Amino acid sequence: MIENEIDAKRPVILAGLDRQTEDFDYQMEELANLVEANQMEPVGTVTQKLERPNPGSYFGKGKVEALKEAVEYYQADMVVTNDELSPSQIRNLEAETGVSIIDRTALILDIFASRAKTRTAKLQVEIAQLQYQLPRLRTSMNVRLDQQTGGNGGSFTSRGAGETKLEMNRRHIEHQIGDLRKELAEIEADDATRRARRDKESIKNVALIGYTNAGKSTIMNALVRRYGENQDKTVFQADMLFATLETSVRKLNLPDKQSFLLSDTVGFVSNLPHGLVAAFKATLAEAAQADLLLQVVDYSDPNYREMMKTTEATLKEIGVGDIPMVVVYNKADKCEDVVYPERVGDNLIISAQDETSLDVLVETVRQHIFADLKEQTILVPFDQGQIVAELNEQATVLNTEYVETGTKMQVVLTPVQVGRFAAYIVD
Ligand SMILES: Nc1nc2c(ncn2[C@@H]2O[C@H](COP(=O)(O)OP(=O)(O)OP(=O)(O)O)[C@@H](O)[C@H]2O)c(=O)[nH]1
Ligand SMILES: [Mg+2]
Repeated sequence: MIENEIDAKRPVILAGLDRQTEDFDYQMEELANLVEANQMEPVGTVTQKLERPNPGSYFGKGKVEALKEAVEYYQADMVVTNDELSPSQIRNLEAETGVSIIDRTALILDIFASRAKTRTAKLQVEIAQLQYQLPRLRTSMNVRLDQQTGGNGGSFTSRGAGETKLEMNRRHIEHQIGDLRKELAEIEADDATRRARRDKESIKNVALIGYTNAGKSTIMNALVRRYGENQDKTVFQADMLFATLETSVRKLNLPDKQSFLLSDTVGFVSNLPHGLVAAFKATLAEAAQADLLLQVVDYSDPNYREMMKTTEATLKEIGVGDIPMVVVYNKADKCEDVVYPERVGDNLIISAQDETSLDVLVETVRQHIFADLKEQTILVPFDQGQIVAELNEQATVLNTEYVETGTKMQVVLTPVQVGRFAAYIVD
């Protein structure tokens, strides 16, 4: 019995303004998924066809009444709105319905907070949460957010008594944000140093990006198991929204000795809160500086086109511009009548669970990032064995023979390597 009670998910009503845009149904479906991702259960939906939210109560008067009835009928104890709410809208809706009201932004922040594991992710989420709180501080609240799931629901609330307390809270939060930003900046400086060092080594960087739950981490892991410098260094993958909150970078060594770095990044969702996008900008720096983007798409999801639009809009928001991109239509095994692996122009239809698909994926990546490779003949005098060792280590050596004047090698070099070994090139 007790177990049942613990397992029971909080019943939640979804509320949304239907502005008659074509993606409204998708938005509401996504909201339901987000609610489920936060261990709650959507039990009903109330929508209103309205161009603009009512400034005082989000919905119009009659609809607020309908919302109240839905709450009672379904015995819901929370309402989640699809749009961001002002403090007074929250206050009024709570007074009318008698239950907690949270908006989409608060919900996403809450999910991120419960998923964040590393220091960086925690800092980023905490900053975004505090920023969300700041304009919403109130002197009195009848919200019982401490009853929310996840144990961190109280984080976007604040109880004060009177103006002075409010001002104190505000200053306290501003201080907190400052401190957290400082700590984050120190970590980011380290990351930037590491990236700069890698750039000098001229190793190519490929980033997996895309909508949450598309299969980015699954692809990363499949490739790490095959080619990873350390094959045990897999990342967390799971059937849930926002499984990944951290960028992970792995070095992959292909059998012909060409290497590249693959990064797995945080997934996107539509209307990702601005504060969160800003906070995660640094995490996404790997994507912003990649030589090639692999946009992973869940091809089996009926909403995949909207998800691609969301991804492209988010990339724009984080300032990822002119990077070549291959769209990887993944999960083809879940689609009916779809042949895979298949190339469609520059893009691919694959399944991350299929070995042949992974071959095609790697070949495509190789063609993109190693397009500027050149085959060269090199002659290294016998007294410079370290050059031979270096070539064996870093380049694709097609053939080696020993001639009178030294070691003669047929190698495939990057433009940078052509510069470095110029003295030995005999073509
Ligand atoms: N059937 C099938 N399932 C897949 C495929 N690729 C991934 N999955 C499953 O989809 C779910 C999500 O995969 P992840 O790799 O964690 O997705 P992600 O894109 O990293 O998601 P976030 O980290 O949340 O952004 C997991 O349950 C995977 O096992 C595929 O090609 N076919
Ligand atoms: Mg992931």
